[in-house]
Amino acid sequence: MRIVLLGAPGSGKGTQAALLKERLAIPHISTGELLRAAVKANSPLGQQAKAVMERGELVSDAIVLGMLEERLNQADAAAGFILDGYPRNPAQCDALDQLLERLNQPVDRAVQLDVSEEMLLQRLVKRGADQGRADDSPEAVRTRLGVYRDQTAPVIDHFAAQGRLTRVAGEGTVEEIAERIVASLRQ
Ligand code: B4P
Repeated sequence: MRIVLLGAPGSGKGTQAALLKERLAIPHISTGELLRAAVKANSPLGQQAKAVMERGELVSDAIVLGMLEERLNQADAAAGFILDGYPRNPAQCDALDQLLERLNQPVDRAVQLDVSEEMLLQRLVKRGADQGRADDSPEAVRTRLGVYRDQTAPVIDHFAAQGRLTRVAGEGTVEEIAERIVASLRQ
């Protein structure tokens, strides 16, 4: 199964994908994690991405697409995948459609995690305090939520228009939300 997880920063995409990959036995592919690994490795790509991420803005479409294509070409992705953090704007939507068409692996389902803005802020501020992630500073979080509203929200309409969108309430315990997602995928 090929799943795209959609939702605002802090909506729990990464948290849920970590559970779903065990239940569905398919890899979790997070563009945020791929980028953080590149930053940590201090690769040329990571050096370009670091400051952009710390400001809470989107890294260039070309960089993220190249990284994603490389990951999707790895053998484990042939059985399906949970894509988390991509696509994040309309151009990335078109790029994903083209890439998956080329690989003959269209998306089966897009799952949108619905979480109130108040809860998103609470979670991200808490993570910032607990883990010290640079893009969880109050200023970067404000930027990220603005970027989501302006650039990422239209992505939801794209999957809805294709009849592939499922919305899931993203508030509650992690386990409750995972159950809702699995139930929605069975429908
Ligand atoms: P991401 O890594 O995608 O970061 P995120 O949106 O914060 O993650 P997520 O929604 O997965 O939240 P999580 O589960 O961790 O992106 C980071 C940056 O990378 C972007 O700002 C951008 O610069 C760059 N980037 C990534 N993809 C890109 C792309 N396609 N194009 C361009 N740039 C890109 O949950 C958040 C917190 O909530 C955690 O602390 C978690 O413990 C907590 N939580 C989760 N579920 C909970 C629950 N049910 N109850 C209570 N707390 C919960």
